[in-house]
Amino acid sequence: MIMFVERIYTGIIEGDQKTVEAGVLLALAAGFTSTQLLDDMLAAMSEVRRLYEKNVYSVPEMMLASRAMRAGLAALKHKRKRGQPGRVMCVAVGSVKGDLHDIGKNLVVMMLEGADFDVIDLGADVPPEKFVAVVRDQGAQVIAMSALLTTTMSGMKATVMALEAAGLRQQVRVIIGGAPVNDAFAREIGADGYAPDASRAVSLVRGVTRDLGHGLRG
Ligand code: B1M
Repeated sequence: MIMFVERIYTGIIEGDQKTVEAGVLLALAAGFTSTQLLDDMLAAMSEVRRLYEKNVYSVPEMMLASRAMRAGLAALKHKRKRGQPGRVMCVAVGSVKGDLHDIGKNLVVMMLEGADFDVIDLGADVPPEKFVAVVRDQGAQVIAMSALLTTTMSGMKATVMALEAAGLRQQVRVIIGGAPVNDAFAREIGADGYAPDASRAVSLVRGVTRDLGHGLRG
């Protein structure tokens, strides 16, 4: 039984999508819960991050690991969808205007998808108008913004202001993340919260949307 979990863990570290996907399906069939498997996948991504910080891994290895994790999350999501009716909380995620860094943002997308949220991935270099449009036209209930550059952090404040100007601020929760931002910055720009990593982005979304209505899941 433990073998399946080890397979997922090493599959992510080695960037082997097929092994991870098969490992998730076998582990679910063997009775492991989604939460156990998500924890395992997160532990593997932490190890990847450690290897990256020690210069053992470089960006290509990190991207392969991210892809393998995405495959695992897709397998998990596919299984979890069955027999779970109900409206899904919609979260729109994007890296702010001028910011092309999307690896951390992609991890946030993967974790939210794995936790069964309906995720709209707006990509990178997303201007405030596009965040506004996804709330107005697609009914996103949460905006999650990522910034990796000190020069692009201001795009987060610009987005909060654009939502206010469009009269939409009250109906959407705004959360932020990325290396140069923190809790204090979130408060300063009028966001609803800050998450230091992708797994805590999931708990933050759950926390800030608690009052948004019953029957929503994610
Ligand atoms: Co750039 N880059 N980069 N870069 N890059 C940094 C960020 C930098 C710190 C490197 C350095 O100088 N030491 C520096 C920023 C300095 C600063 O502003 N203080 C920098 C710079 C300067 C630049 C350029 C300006 C370089 C140049 O052209 N002169 C340029 C800017 C391009 C642009 O965006 N307009 C640039 C370009 C690039 C590449 C294209 C080569 C590439 C990006 C590839 C890509 O993303 N597709 C790149 C990379 C890879 C990096 C580093 C090396 C790694 C970033 C990364 O992916 N980390 C980075 C140095 C570093 O961080 N050590 C660097 C791994 C990722 C998993 O972590 O994104 O932090 P991170 O995400 C974390 C958390 O922050 C959090 O969750 C994730 C983990 O779970 N999180 C969220 C992130 N977003 C969240 C959103 C949430 C919640 C949590 O929503 C609620």
